[in-house]
Amino acid sequence: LRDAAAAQPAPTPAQFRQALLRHLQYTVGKSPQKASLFDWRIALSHAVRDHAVDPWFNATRRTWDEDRKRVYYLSMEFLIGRLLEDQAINLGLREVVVQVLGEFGLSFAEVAEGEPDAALGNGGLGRLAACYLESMATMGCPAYGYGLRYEHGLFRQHFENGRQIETPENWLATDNPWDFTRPEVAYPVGFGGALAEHNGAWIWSPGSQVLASAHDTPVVGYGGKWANTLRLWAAMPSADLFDLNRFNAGDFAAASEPEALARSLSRVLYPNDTTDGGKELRLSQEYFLTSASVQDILRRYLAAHQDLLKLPEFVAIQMNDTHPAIAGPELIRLLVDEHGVNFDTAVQTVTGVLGYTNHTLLPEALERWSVGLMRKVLPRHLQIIETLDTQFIQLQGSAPDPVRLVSNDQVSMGDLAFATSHKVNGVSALHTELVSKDLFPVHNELHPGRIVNITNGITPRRWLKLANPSLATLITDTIGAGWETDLERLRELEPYADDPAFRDAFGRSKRQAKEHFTGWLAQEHGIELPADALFDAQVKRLHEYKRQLLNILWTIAHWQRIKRDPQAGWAPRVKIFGGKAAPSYHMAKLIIQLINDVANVVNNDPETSHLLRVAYPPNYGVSMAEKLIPAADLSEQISTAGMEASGTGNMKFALNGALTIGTLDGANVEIREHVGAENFFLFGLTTEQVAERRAQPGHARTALEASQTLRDVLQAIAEGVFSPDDRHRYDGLLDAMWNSDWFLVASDFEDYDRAQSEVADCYGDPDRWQRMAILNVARMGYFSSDRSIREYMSQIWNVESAL
Ligand code: 26Y
Repeated sequence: LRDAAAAQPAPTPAQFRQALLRHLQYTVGKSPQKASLFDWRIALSHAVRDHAVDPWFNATRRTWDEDRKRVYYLSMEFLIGRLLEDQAINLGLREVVVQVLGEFGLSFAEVAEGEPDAALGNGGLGRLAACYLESMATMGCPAYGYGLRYEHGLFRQHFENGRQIETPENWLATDNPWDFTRPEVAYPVGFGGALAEHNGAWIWSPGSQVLASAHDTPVVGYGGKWANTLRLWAAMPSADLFDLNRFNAGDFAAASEPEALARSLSRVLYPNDTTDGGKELRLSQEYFLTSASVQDILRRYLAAHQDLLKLPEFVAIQMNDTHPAIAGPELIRLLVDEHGVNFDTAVQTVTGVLGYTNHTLLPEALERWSVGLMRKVLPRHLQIIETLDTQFIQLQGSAPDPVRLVSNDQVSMGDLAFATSHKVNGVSALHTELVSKDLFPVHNELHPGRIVNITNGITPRRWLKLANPSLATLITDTIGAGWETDLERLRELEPYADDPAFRDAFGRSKRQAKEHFTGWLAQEHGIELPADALFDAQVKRLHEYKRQLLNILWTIAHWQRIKRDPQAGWAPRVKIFGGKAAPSYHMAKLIIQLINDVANVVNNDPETSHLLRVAYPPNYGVSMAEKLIPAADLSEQISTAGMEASGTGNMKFALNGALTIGTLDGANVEIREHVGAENFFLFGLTTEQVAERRAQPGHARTALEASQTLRDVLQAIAEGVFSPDDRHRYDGLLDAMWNSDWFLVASDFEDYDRAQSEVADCYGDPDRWQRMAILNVARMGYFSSDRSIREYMSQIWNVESAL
């Protein structure tokens, strides 16, 4: 075994070729003559994966040998995307792969395209978990990711007559070459049943049990010096639940029913990222993930230690939002009920271990479980939560209206997570401020210093080196290698912002990224776009607070203006939208339909189609983002101030040289500070002004009366210009615009319009635009997820790098 801190030397092309052919023949069972793209991909994945195993073993063994503290990142979502090229890059194998595949007349890109995305997440929170896993491995932070091995990840989206249709995603339908199955690692997870007291101790006898069975994926850091494990739990029947007698009697469906029920725990990812409607299956999934992970963590700890009170010295558990917040009660239960620890000591120990990351202030996204459901599914945990609640009330002394963990017959998972964690973090400076002041003011006073800010980050390996080879190569040619793990080095690009030759090269790299994207778009979706236009993109989950509506309403206004004065020298623009709506989110789906309806009219208007296009490729996800983001000139980050916790797409765009049009929301604030106010198109009300405006009765109507432009837009929609087949399709949306407008689309419209004119002016001066874009790239180093992870390690986890 090689030393863990030393990356292995890359294989020669001849060695790699031999390894590839060996896997093609002996793993896949094909000859090079007969192999399909699928066969090549599986063989190649195995050949690449082989190189992950030594660093993985070494890192694991060193962590044991040196008795290191480990970090456990518990998340219901890991939005990973494809792994083949990512692993090849991190293992230093990309060049040799390109060369060897070339010898067989294959391109790496076409082979890699066949891999299905691991879409085990909804959006930002899940993608953040994936970036953090990659950074922890790169930084040599001993860590495990724990999640669920959903059989079906986030649904696939397509459009029929402009409407979103969801179909099941099926990433495991074909072999998953990254998966190491660990049938020997399996834990029972109990549900329901009864509680009994015995000599002052509580005994929980679950009514049913499901087995959690481990599947591991190695996560290799950049340079191949360290690798961690992503352990995903699959649900299995705990006994042989298949009823052979019933089957033999001909009742096939009933024979499989108990088994199917057990497996349903890891069947499908919930496609919601705000409300969840108190579904029993969701609560059971959360407990299934948490219980299996906590059992695994304690088993590993007790294999090397005896004293459970020392847990915080060796174990840090990070809860990705409240979804695994049952970890507090579960750990307390195990310490008290199974290991005889005194309750208060258990609480103290557990609090020393846990950290909680908050990702949202939206009241509807803060998890609350009804006491009745809790009692039914997790009776012992409810009892522990009620005790914690009593203690929390006592802590608040004589407060007349104390904050409760349980109130109105509901358990507040945010308050529970806060009470059982030693650190609680927000995900951007503004968000953390609001978490302290608006969400947890009482907790914050009782526990000053518990709330910390860790501004989100993104991995530059996937989001620059992999996604944007033309820019990455230009950067390396200009400042040398090393920026991949030290992103602040991009600062060295600053002087080149004034170098005409570099600006030219930078412009060419953007052009290449655009051609790569448009080529894919034409081939995959039959959408043809002019690569010389301004690419103006908004890609993210559909949400009213993200205000895709503001964007499409402005697009209509822009179209109307072009039609009024076609010769006014408009810069050609392509409006690109991407993103999915939760299947039950009616208004979000209506906005999708409006975007598609507008696209249909605008793109087929011969007067304007050379100046304005609207493109909404379906099924936006990680792999589409990797092609789309490098091609963008303008990044739309236009949420109502105070509502987007951070955003991470905003970082990906800016790092790839798109300029941002945005509000003072989430991490936009810090991005603007870093890239410079003069290199950012700011508009809109501030968080404070949003609160004031919302308090003004009739603010929507007032704003509309002040904007002829916006009234013209709404009128066209009302007249059925975009829905001639159904003039009333958007009545509900228009009514909301006139009478409520909670998200302040009307209030921010005029200022958005002003900022968009500045964008157009600026784009008309290519030297100026290029200069601003280069300065954006040069100043985005702070937003590397390596920086975020370094902060988690020192401020929350108290863990050292092993490298
Ligand atoms: C409770 C359940 C329905 C639920 C499931 C998923 C609730 C929320 C979510 C996902 C939330 C999410 O993705 N939040 C985003 O997290 C990003 C990473 O911190 C932020 O950048 C982004 O602003 C925030 O919306």
